[in-house]
Amino acid sequence: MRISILTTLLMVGFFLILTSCRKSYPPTDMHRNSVIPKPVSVVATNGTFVLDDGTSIYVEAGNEGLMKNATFLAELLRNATGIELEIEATEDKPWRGNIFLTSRVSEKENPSKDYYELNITEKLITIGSTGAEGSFYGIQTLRQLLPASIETAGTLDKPLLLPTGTIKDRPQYGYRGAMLDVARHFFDVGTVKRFIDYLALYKMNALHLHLTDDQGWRIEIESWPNLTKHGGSTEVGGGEGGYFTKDDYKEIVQYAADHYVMIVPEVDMPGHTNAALASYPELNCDGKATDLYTGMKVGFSTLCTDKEVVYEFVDDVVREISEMTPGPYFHIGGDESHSTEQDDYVYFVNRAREIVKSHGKQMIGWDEVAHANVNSEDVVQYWSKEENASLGVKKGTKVLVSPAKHAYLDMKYDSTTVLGLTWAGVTEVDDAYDWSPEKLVEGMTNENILGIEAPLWSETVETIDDIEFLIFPRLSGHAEVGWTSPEKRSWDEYKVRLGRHQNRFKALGIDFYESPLVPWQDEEDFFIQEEQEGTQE
Ligand code: TNX
Repeated sequence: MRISILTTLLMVGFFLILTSCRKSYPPTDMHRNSVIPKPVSVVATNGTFVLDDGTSIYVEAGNEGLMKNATFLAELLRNATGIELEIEATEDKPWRGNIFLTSRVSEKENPSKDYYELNITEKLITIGSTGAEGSFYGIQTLRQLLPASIETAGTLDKPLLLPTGTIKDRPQYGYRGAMLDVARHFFDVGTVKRFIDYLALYKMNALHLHLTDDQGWRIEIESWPNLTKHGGSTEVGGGEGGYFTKDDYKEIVQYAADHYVMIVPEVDMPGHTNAALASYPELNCDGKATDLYTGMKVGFSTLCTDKEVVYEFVDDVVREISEMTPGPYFHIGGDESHSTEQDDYVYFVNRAREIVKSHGKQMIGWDEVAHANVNSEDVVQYWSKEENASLGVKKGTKVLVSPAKHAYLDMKYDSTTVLGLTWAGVTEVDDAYDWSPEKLVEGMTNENILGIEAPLWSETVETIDDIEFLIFPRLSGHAEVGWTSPEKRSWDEYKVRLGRHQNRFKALGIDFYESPLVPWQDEEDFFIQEEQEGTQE
């Protein structure tokens, strides 16, 4: 078909009008991003993508995981802008101005399920990943490239600008977790969900719930109902406690899964069991129920390790919780059993381990369990004794790294911090960041390490504000320790990025600790090259 000269002229004219109407934006530099955890590679191309009410999210047709992620992204942006981004399934690359979630990646070398590449051009945002996990992580990176104001519900009156370039990224460790102690003080489902939101923002993927301790039993067990009825009725300080019903627990598991976080349930045994011992007299050697306990001491309680009923109890508990837990792990605690003879302790852990295996789970235990018959199927959580971690490594276990003096979120920041404890020292934000898992224990290399976990014990923690104050900003640092390899990390560079997260913390309503070591900054859009601003208009 021939196109007349007139039509051609009209088309060219139309094109010129269109391009001259398009507003131009200041150039950007993606290298100036403040993404935490720090991505593996960033290549900036110094242009700008404009996200506005014309932007849609296109998803590779038939890919359910990516579709779920598209919904997450659309909700995030709707919350901030009031704009309903449409989600469309597509076979082809979409038109300009849109976002594309795809399983096509340029990386040919066996990209893991966690790998993603985020490519932003002036025309299109593409998040490529072979796994849904990677795509979700790519979305979290995109989220952190957007101004912090997107975290606040409201309407945004200006288009959102994004720097162009390519980020290719993958984590150093497969397990990047935090622990919440819901036993010393009980926290409800809503609070646990908030905690999960924070993990997701920083690409962490495991939430270990410390479900039982001397002061409270927090998970419904149908075959032993008094555990929660009586054992869940108080907490440290004598408050009313509480517990998760099975439906509550399932709701948490589902919410976590929707955010690519696995739940690791812990029932601490044979010590730290006063709440159970107070609820069922037969678990005690003298057959008498103990009193409920609301203080903060540790090491005074033990299950009676030579009674068969104790193993029936353990079997029921592990079975009922495992049935509701899709993840591969069951944590049996095993710490600070100071009232259990060492031989009895080893005997107990060996039997508990068999029970865990019989319900299809892998055992995790605090580092003392290294003294039992553990092997490559088990995980030792290193919190206190280097020799226990070494022993685990010698026996072939994997190690989950949580050194108290760096990773414990319940240590005070300094001597003036009101909340928290000090038994492992005080842990400023730099101490929480400046450590490397593979340098902690003689003979322990990355081959032996499953990942890292930052535990929050709750003896002094009662509210979501308390939680936030102790975890932020240290949690962001642990996320980076778990994700980014040590050669790419330095405190001096990290603290600048962290300082730029203050807007995000504030927009999310997070009550964080304003450490004097961090250069907190108030501005946003750091990737926009200010010196040239205005010259492009
Ligand atoms: C030690 S860490 C404990 C907990 C306490 C915590 C307080 C560990 C395995 N046991 O029982 O809550 O210290 O920081």
